[in-house]
Amino acid sequence: MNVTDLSNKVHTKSEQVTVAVAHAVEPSIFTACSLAAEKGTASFHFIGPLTEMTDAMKDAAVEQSDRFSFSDAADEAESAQKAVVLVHEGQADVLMKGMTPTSKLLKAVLHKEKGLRTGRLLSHLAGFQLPEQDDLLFLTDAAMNIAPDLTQKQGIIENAVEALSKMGMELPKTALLAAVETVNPAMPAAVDAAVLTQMNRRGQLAGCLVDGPLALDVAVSAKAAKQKGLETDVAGRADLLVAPNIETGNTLYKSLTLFGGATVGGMIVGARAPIVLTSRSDTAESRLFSLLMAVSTIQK
Ligand code: COD
Repeated sequence: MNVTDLSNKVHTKSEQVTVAVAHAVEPSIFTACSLAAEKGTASFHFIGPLTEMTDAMKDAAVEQSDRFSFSDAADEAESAQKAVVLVHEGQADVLMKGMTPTSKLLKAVLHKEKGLRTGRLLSHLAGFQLPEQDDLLFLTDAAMNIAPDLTQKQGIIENAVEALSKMGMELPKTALLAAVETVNPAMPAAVDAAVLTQMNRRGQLAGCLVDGPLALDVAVSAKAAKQKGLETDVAGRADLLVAPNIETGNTLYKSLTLFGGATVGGMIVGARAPIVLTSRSDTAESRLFSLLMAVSTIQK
């Protein structure tokens, strides 16, 4: 699956999608949303201090559009709360992080009465478009769950698999990252990976092909997998990488963008609605990719 597939899926839908953008005070947000609005991806409701949003839109040289509307909010926390409430009340279909810090947005999302909880675990899914690679590579969880236990890892994989299926990818080849391929009892990540692999074989973790523990090279390089004698359905050709903790996930995410030249998209899955979770330093291209990921998971 590549970005063109995602774009085709999103743009052949006839439904009108509205995105609530929390704290839209940065020009690249308007650049991305304006491009998306022109393509018909979605309409946008921007929440934040009105004068700062107007200035950001001017700096991006973006014109007012009939696909744009605005609500005033005093600060990051109020922007996050108001955007979450719009989605909670069904006035918007997707929540998008603007310049609110991730933890402030997630706290509003997790609010017991006015948030976007479903009773399920919420988790982060990132997509990477790497230079000279047609297919997208996905990674979970680089940004929400800090030190997931075995049950939470199962939830994280189920969330990612469900989102990928909605994007059009069936049976993602899912690699559980560790430092080794043998099950070393002294390495909890390797032990969890072995258990999750067995759960997949027994049908307790469905919709994907799971293998682990796998070191990163064996997960994504056919040459490394062959050299280490690991010939499985997943080794060397993973679609989805599962990190054992947020530090591994976040460092890999940043390595792929900083050293690997990847364009990244990010979203939170498992909530009542998809949540576009970009970094505050993300480019307009990256924000557009995240939007495509999120909108493509909406099934009305
Ligand atoms: N899914 C569903 N419910 C959750 C989740 C989750 N992943 N996490 C917490 N909850 C629920 C809990 O069950 C509880 O009812 C309530 O939310 C509060 O739980 P706490 O006290 O553990 O959570 P918070 O509010 O202190 O923190 C939740 C965060 C998501 C903010 C926290 O886990 C966090 O800071 N994660 C890392 C975010 C981050 O800094 N990322 C960095 C890279 S962008």
